[in-house]
Amino acid sequence: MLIKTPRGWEIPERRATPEDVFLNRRAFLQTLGIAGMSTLGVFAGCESSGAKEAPLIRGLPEPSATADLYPAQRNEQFTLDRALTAEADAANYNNFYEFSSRKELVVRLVEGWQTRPWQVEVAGLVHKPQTFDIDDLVRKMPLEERLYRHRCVEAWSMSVPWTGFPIKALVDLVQPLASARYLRMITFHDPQAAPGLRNDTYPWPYHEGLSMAEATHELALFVTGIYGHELTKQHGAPIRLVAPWKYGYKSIKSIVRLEFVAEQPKTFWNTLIPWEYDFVANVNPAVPHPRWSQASERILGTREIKATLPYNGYGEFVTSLYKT
Ligand SMILES: Nc1nc2c(c(=O)[nH]1)N[C@H]1C(S)=C(S)[C@@H](COP(=O)(O)O)O[C@H]1N2
Ligand SMILES: [Mo]
Repeated sequence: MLIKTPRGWEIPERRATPEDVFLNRRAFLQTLGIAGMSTLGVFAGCESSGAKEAPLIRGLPEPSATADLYPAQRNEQFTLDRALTAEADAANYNNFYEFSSRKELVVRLVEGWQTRPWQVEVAGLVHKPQTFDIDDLVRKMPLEERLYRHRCVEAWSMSVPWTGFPIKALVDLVQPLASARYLRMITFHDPQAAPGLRNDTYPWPYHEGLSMAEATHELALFVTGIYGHELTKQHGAPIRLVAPWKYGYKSIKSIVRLEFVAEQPKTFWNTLIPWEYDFVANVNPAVPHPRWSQASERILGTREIKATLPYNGYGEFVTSLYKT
């Protein structure tokens, strides 16, 4: 019998988001009074690339004490096989469930949220546990720009110039103990500021993890900027992970706490739907999601479909991590 697995981009959004989320979402949005906003045309222009005039980019925080560090020098080692995504396309289509499970709404819902002052606490199995003010930390780190592909597990992708620093630079500064085998990362949790956090069907705060070998790999970045300026709020200001060989859900946004731990930590999506989202989450076109194929991807802001590559095209860098 032939069973057709729908291709990722054929999946209506209702099936590319967790079922329970979709079902709760309507009622939830209604309580916020924003259901149906998108039909009012507020978001007209989303996903339109190739506009002649540079569109206004929403979601930029007030210039911070480290705003002078952008744009940073580009590291030319990382090249793309495709065009960069138009900034407005990336800025208006965001997975950030703390604000909304509707990607088009996030850019508006982050408007009143303050991302300074901001601290990042480093704790657990580490010689130098400490709490950094974000700007003190960023000034100590070697910032550079890298062009990376980003592949969401929902089968859309983008290509973005991130500015950030290798996680390894921070690891070297705080010096984990030999017993530390994983890095656990946690997102802010302020239900006053972020309406999605009031939906308690999720295991908040958002939390993720990497093995120490993954975290200290040269590709793994803590990102503080995008498109040559400070990170916008919808992309996870003031600091987020980017691990481009993994599905996007690993790349946790707006981090407030880092913990060095001995055991593999639980993660947000794996806790919620373990049969769909695993810990490792390396991009793999050969293994379909239980509800759709992962063989190809829709390029954000275009009508293009491309074959998805193993490790999202970063195999030459990362396969050595997974040799047994
Ligand atoms: N805290 C937090 N981090 C998160 C998410 C989220 O909902 N909350 N979504 C993830 C998913 S599924 C993706 S695809 C990327 C999206 O990043 P972008 O909005 O910058 O494109 O963020 C990831 N990091
Ligand atoms: Mo994603």
